[in-house]
Amino acid sequence: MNDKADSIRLYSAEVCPFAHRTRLLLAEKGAAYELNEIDLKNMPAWFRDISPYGKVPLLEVGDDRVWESAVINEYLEETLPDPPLMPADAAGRANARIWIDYANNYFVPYFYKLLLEQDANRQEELAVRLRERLGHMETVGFGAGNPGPWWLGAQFTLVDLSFYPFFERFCVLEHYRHVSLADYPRLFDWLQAMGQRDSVQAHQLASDLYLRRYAEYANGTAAGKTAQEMRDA
Ligand SMILES: N[C@@H](CCC(=O)N[C@@H](CS)C(=O)NCC(=O)O)C(=O)O
Repeated sequence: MNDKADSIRLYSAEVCPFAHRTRLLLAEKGAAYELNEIDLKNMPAWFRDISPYGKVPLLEVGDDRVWESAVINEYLEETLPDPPLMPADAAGRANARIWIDYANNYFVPYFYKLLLEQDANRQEELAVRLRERLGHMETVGFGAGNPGPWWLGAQFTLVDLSFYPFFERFCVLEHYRHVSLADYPRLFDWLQAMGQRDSVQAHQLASDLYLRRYAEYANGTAAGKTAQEMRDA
């Protein structure tokens, strides 16, 4: 067990893919923590007071308060180094950060934009863009240089944790926007390998729950902060 484990407090929401990243990381580290579920549709005023962006995940460890899932996960990687989830060498860590940046800035916004879009022509344009990005992930991420099974090869890393929650939710894009992962066999294999991990199995939610919870994104009525920001992204 890790030294700081007892004082870790995570504010999370079951459906949130960003918070999912951190719950998976804490499971991979074997860290005990206090989980506080926040109702995103009825966010308590006290939570808005402590969350600078008004979003989950938010992490508290002793006097430290950290937000933004990618930053939280790097913070936890530094404070709970065992087992290591980043490459040992600087170039490897740079590569990991490039993929985490790709997830956050090239992939995730298109996941949301396509889901939120109501105009059929624009949906088609966004689907083309999303498929380009999936193609990049398939051919560069899982190209000839990567023997797998993980995003960076033999080592399971924060990169796997950054992407996975959005692929667990990919059923939403398949159902509402008819984008399939069938054209991306190596990504599909990676997803199958992820599904074997204890951490993933312990936190997995059923597809029909995601379809219900993302219905307001798909029909354009989602009014939360994240939906607004992703529309504008
Ligand atoms: N970039 C942030 C995104 C976090 C985020 O968007 N969280 C959503 C839930 S999935 C949230 O709390 N949204 C508040 C709202 O929609 O009002 C991160 O990586 O942590």
